[in-house]
Amino acid sequence: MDGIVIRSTGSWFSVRAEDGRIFQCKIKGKFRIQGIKATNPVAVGDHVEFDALEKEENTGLIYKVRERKNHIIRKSTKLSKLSHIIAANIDQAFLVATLAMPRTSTGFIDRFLVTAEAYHIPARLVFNKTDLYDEEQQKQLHELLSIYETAGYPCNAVSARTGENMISLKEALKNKTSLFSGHSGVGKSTLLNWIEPGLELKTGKISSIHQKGKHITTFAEMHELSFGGFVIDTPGIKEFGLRDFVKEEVAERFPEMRALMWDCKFHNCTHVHEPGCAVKKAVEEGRISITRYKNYLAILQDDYFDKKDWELR
Ligand SMILES: Nc1nc2c(ncn2[C@@H]2O[C@H](COP(=O)(O)OP(=O)(O)O)[C@@H](O)[C@H]2O)c(=O)[nH]1
Ligand SMILES: [Mg+2]
Ligand SMILES: [Zn+2]
Repeated sequence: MDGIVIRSTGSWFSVRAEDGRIFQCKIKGKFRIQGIKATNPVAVGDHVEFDALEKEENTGLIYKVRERKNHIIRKSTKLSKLSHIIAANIDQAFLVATLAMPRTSTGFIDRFLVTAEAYHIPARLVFNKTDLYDEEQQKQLHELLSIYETAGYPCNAVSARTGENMISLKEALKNKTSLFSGHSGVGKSTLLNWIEPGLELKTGKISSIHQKGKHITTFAEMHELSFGGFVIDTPGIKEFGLRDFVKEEVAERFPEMRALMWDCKFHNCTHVHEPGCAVKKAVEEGRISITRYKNYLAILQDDYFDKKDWELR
């Protein structure tokens, strides 16, 4: 039978068969896939082939994982040669952000977008909790929408509380496999419950002392949408955090810089201090957002490039 892995707890995998039935499966023997050294050979989102077991209802054995369109990984911290595959076959990645409790910084947003570019996964932004925004935050929201839409990232400004603009978000999810990321407390689960009430996901109360919110979801999990499509809820942004690129490639992960690269005087321009830099000129003339450019510089300076944990190509 054919199916999609929707949940994994290590040794057991919940597989959704094509007819909608859910099977609890184990892996048949040991197999390695595509030469990836992973702590888990099968991940959420994987398309698998399995045999249903006769002796027990709705159980099975996975014997094959289909070739992946893409997959996102995290380096296993203890065994740095191994990666943990978080999810596979993702059509688009959403970052849920908010300007109110807990506020998402643009530095964080841009790191997410750079990572999505590195994985070649189309990214979208959702600004949630618009019902809480004061006049200043409303103004900031419009600036951010302009910045990110100009850079080429579709945005939705929504309120999971009042339902504002939620229909267009729902439309964007239809018939796709979407990854949901974002800080704990930004409203991922509340958004998904609005979109698919049957999910009944737990939502967290943010204590006033710890405004960052607390972790409730711990495993990546795939939810089926009744109107077509799947959503993968990830425990947190760290799960989307592998930086599999080298310093020289960071500018390529900013689409608006990528477009200008060939106009710089030096072919190996880092767009920091070089004369005749088309990117800096565009920043000065307001064609590239100064915020995005500053975040680019910050990423270049980030110490994660020196961390051995992150195995860089
Ligand atoms: N005012 C307001 N609160 C929201 C909104 N969306 C979520 N929340 C609240 O924010 C808190 C965290 O939401 P939750 O969905 O658990 O966040 P998650 O950690 O990203 O899944 C909960 O108390 C929600 O009720 C919204 O649009 N407006
Ligand atoms: Mg949640
Ligand atoms: Zn340049």
